[in-house]
Amino acid sequence: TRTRVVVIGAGPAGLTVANLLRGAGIDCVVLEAESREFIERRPRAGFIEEWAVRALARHGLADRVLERAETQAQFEFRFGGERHLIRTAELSGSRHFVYPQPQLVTDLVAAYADAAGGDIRFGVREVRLHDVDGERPAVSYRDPVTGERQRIECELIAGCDGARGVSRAAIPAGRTVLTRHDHGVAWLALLAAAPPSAEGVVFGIHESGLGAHMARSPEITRYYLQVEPGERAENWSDARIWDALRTRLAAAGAPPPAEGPLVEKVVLDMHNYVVEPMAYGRLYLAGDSAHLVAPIAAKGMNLAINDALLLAQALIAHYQGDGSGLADYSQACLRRVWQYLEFSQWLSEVLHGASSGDRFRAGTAAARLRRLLGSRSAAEAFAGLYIGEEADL
Ligand code: FAS
Repeated sequence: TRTRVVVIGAGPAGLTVANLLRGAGIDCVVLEAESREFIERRPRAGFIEEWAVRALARHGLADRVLERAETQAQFEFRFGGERHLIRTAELSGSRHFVYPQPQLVTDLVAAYADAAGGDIRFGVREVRLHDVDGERPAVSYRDPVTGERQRIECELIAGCDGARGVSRAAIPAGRTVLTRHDHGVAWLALLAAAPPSAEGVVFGIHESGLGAHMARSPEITRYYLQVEPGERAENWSDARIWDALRTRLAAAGAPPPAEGPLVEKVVLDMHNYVVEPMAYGRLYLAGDSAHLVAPIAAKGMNLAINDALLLAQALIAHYQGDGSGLADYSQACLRRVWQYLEFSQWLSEVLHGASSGDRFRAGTAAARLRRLLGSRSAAEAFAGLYIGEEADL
């Protein structure tokens, strides 16, 4: 078969690109390795920044978010047994929308496949990219039912297949630079079937390590516990987990974490990478396929949406005869990627300095907190990046 654009991957990036292309009448096919049921359930990100919700809403893709999502106007630091509220909405004028990624994926698949009758193929196997820098680009895959190899001739390819996809590998060595940064910590990511025990997000900064609480719904709460890099989830019994959360989130006047069954325990290595440029020949990367931002500042999904909005805009302009968007695409994405990486690194130092065992890092982390809590202008600058409004510099 033939189409204009093949989108590889049906995550937030790929589905946003596909919906905007469909809306502009540009023919595309989405190829997804997993089943629809699987991607609509996979627990991942939890916050969408207000600028991203407004952008999706402009394309009619945010009805359910706007109808259902709670918004968060503040969060809490806890350290030295004290609670410190940061009123992000008042400081930045914007809010976080609490909306689990699987729900956004469900909305975006429904908009593309059901409402707009878009072509999306689930469960594809062994996806391969062909002639990416030539005259006859194509993407082939093995059909999950017949086992036959199917080939789709196209003009452009959107590589939206995440951190373990195949698109990035289709770029010949030496054509891109991969930059990695490791925060030197790991987080034990937990989902508890328990009600939240605080308003929204709490970062508990403690010399034994960070403990974080993120209200997700009346029944589910996300917790994170800083652990040693390479730590294994099975070394953390439920009792040990709740004990560490109680210690690290303790503060005067704050109730202890409400306990409940732990339905997810996974160790996330807090590392980042960026691929530059995010384009090669007819292939354009968007989202985690081009950059991985450790979930310290809840930026990964928001960056994926930003890339996808820029790529769709550039592709639509291209088909209207203006190729400048595609030419500038990578640079335009990387501005926000580097701002969010810098912010994540800054926040990581604030959260992990006290437990680093390094007096310089502990001292500078404490100084950042004092500045943040003591200066209105420092708090406004922080809130602008935390909520993502000031990130295209
Ligand atoms: P995705 O990985 O979401 O989507 C890629 C899609 O491509 C997947 O559906 C995959 O099945 C498919 N695919 C892969 N290989 C393929 C192939 N060869 N052929 C066809 N399809 C293929 N971000 C935040 O902002 N906040 C958080 O709290 C947060 N928590 C996270 C927790 C975990 C455990 C993980 C793993 C990630 C978390 N992230 C978080 C980051 C995450 O949300 C990503 O940033 C986001 O999913 C990026 O979206 P996409 O780029 O669309 O990639």
